[in-house]
Order: sequence, then C-alpha cells, then structure tokens
Amino acid sequence: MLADLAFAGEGVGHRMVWDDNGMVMGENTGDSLPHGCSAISTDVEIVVDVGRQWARPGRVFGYNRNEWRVPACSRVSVVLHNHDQIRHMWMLHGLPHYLYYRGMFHLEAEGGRTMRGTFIAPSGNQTFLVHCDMAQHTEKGLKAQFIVGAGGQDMPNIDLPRPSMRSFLQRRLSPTSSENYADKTSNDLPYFPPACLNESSK
Ligand SMILES: [Cu+2]
Repeated sequence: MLADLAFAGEGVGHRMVWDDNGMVMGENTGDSLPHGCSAISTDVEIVVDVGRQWARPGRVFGYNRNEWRVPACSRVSVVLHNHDQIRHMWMLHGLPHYLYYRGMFHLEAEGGRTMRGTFIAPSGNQTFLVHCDMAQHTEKGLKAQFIVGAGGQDMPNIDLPRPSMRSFLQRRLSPTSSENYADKTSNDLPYFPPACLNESSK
C-alpha cells in the first residue's frame, strides 16, 4: 500500500518492490502495454536458478540457462532462485524507455532467497541482454540473452551449448522426438549442468 502511494504517478517503470528477499524495479503486470501490443498475447513463467553450481567451465557463477525465448507482447513472470549466499540479479536491458526507467527490468534476490517480478515483452522481434550487475558477476558468468519473437542479433560472448551438443543430448534423451527438435523453442530444452555433460559423454 505504502509502496503504491510512494510510486503513484511516477510511471510503470518506476514501480518498485523491495523486501527481505530482494528487489524488483520496472514491475509491470499489464496495466501499461508496449506500443504495438493491443493485448497481452500469453502468460509465460520463467524460473531462473542462479549460483556457483551452474557456472560453465572457466566461470565462477552461472544461471541454469543462458537463453530464454518468449512470444511478443507476452506477460513474463520471472522467478529468481538465488542458491548462493551473496546477492544476484536478473537484469534485462533495452526495453522501451517510455515504460521502463532507463529501459530496464531489474530483479534482484538476496543470498538464499527467491524473488519474483513481472514485465511485458515488447512487440516485434528482438534479443535483449540479461546479466547480473554486481561487481564483476557479468564477467564471471552471469550474462545471458532474452529472445522475443524471432529475436534479433545474438548477444556477444554468451556461453550457449553448441548446437551439436544440444542435438546430441536431445537425441539421447528422447530418441523418438529428435526430428521435432528444430520446432522446439529453447525454453523446452532441458539444461544440463557441466557434470551431467561429462557423464553423458563417457
Ligand atoms: Cu550476481
């Protein structure tokens, strides 16, 4: 209630939730739609695990996956589970500035906590940068991309599984559905931690 009053009139992008679990900035549950969206197309929930246990080889931290894909104009709820004992963020850049302060949706979870936030994906095909803005965490592995519609240019230097490895694992896991692999969005793909990849290649 107090938060509603404090941020009333400041626009959707200034809306902030802040409690013991963390912080959300740019919360938009659908009362203001991006230009080009006449309605919310669908609801999507993205569950993100973050922590050292998901670090790719040579990195310190990791998200459980480094790519997400949603339809244009979808309402996206991100659930961020932080498995480390330090703060981490899931911060998305490049959203429309008329809706989001500095074009950002900012979700932050304290160590060992879970935080949830919602925003509306823009219309059109675009790829956005997602990262953790804590000192050096981006360089240490918390860098990912968020694809809306057919997406745009891939973000540089993101650790993504190589296509050959992906299809190899897909075939191993579900031998009968490998033909449909290309039709699947990356959200349907399971994520394999490095230990699991090593296991599979033995
Ligand atoms: Cu972090």
